[in-house]
Amino acid sequence: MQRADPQDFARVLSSMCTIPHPEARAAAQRFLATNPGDPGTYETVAALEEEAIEMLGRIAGLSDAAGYVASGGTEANIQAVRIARNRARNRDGSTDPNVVVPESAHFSFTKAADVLGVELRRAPLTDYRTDVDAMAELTDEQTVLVVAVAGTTEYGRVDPIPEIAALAKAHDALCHVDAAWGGFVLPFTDYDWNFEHAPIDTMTIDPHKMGQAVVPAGGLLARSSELLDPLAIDTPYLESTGQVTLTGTRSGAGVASAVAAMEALWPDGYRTAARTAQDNAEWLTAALTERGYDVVSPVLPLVAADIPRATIEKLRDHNWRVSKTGAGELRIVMMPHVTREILRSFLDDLDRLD
Ligand code: 0PR
Repeated sequence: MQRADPQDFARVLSSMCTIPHPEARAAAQRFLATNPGDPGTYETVAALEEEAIEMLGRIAGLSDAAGYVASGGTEANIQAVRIARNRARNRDGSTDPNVVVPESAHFSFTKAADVLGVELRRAPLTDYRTDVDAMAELTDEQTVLVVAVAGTTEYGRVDPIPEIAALAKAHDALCHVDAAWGGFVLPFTDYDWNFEHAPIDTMTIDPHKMGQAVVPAGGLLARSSELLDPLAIDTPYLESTGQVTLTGTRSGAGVASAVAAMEALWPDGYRTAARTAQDNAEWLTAALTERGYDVVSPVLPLVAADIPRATIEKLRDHNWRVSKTGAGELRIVMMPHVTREILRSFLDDLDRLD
């Protein structure tokens, strides 16, 4: 069987993975056999992980950040739910916890609820963002966590985070922000999304998406190290005495690549990438609108356009790696590898095939 070149991103339009920065690729190569899950043995990568968290904290407006480099946004989101559940259980013996998320939350929260035995309550949206009043109606004394998304998976929208954080505080629940994809773009916008803008407790921010690190490199940040305590389990035969991560052996390559990418790109490289991506999103929106398609206006560099299902299938047959939103729109994520030239050739094919 002939397989596609795994390094060929030329027609990959709906993914949140991208070509890693050359420094990230080189760093990953050097650390392929290391395990930050055993810091007593792999000291260099353990020190790099501290640097990674420090830098992620800087990007998210948090000094003295706690956290770790996870396998991805899914693990970080599961762990955020676990922190909140265990904190409530340790504090007042909570046995019937619920977590309130926006309807737009990534499906990793469904996994978290299933694995951790918490009830998931989904708040409806207005114009693709959480309706805070509706969220408030779902929140009660059993609520352990309220979630906001900063850059939704399907439409790139940013929830009203200060209001959602205030709602969480009013119920003595934690507030988690999922900036898995948006975290490396939002610093260059006017949105209130980070630890400086609101009393949020934990955040998902993934170097392996817009951060241009290699896969796997996700990020879980916490406002203080005490927030991680409810995750700690004893590790009797290791040099270190406890572990807060969900996985055991972890990717040193991911950790080293995250540091290398952020050292190379924060802030100027990420700013340039974010601006180019936003320009491309607006350019593509104009081009599609001109052709008569309905486009959801891109507040972050992600375009969703109402293109007929049959046309999307034809585009896939022509090797365009495109996927649909739940509502059926074609979704194009302006990752760094999606250039204007690629978008032009995509439009040429669209004009031919529709
Ligand atoms: N939170 C948000 C807001 C996300 O968009 C995603 C991933 C996650 C959490 C989970 O992150 P991990 O996949 O790192 O665990 N959203 C992408 C999506 O569903 C995941 C993806 C990535 C899908 C690359 C396809 C692909 O080629 O679209």
